[in-house]
Amino acid sequence: MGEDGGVLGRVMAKLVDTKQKWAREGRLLTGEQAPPAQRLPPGQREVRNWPVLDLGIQPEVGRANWKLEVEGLVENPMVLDFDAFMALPQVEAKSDIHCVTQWSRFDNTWNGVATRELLARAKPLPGARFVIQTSYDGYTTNLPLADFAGEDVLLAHRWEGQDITREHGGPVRLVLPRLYFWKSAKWLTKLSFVAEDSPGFWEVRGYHMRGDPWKEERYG
Ligand SMILES: Nc1nc2c(c(=O)[nH]1)N[C@H]1C(S)=C(S)[C@@H](COP(=O)(O)O)O[C@H]1N2
Ligand SMILES: [Mo]
Repeated sequence: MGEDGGVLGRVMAKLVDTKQKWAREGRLLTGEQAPPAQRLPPGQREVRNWPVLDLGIQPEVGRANWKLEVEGLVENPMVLDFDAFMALPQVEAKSDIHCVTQWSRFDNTWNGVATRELLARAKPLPGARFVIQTSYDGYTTNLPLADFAGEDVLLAHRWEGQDITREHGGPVRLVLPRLYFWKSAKWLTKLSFVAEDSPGFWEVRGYHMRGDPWKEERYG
């Protein structure tokens, strides 16, 4: 082996390292770094428009009335109004949308608050393992805390430089690019941190508890 083995070993270690880093960043899976064919999860097709999906109700929630409650297994439960929400550190992030009804929309630019910022303030207790989102239209959807805490997950109030419209869930919706879009609640008003997973509106009706588009976790 000698020197060659050593060099090869170092090269291999570097390769593995890079791949692990890519995996962590979701590279080659999502986002603008990947070529289009690799950005489209199985069974999806790209659309250029932005379809609207809801339960037939689009609640009118003005910024003046909007509130976000953070409750359950957290050290610091809180209720944020829109001003308090906007006072949190803001970020811009570009990501892809994958809807379980088989459309994907690339390169959506969002502005909002990273869920990590909220988590840093609310401080989930050790027992918290899932997050239940509740919306003004009565919609609910559940998430593993680990998915909610992803670095690309936002509580978003702008899309492509414009305030998110009522039909798309304004004033504030979740954006969680790595799961199907039904996991991103529109008109968000409550985040409940819980120990046990509990199915939301669509999950009760047969949708998957996690909903990873890359694994086609659509149903069941
Ligand atoms: N509050 C609420 N959030 C929701 C829904 C809903 O009906 N109510 N539908 C979900 C589904 S199934 C999808 S695909 C996306 C649609 O978001 P869009 O209408 O902005 O495309 O929102 C998700 N979040
Ligand atoms: Mo959906």
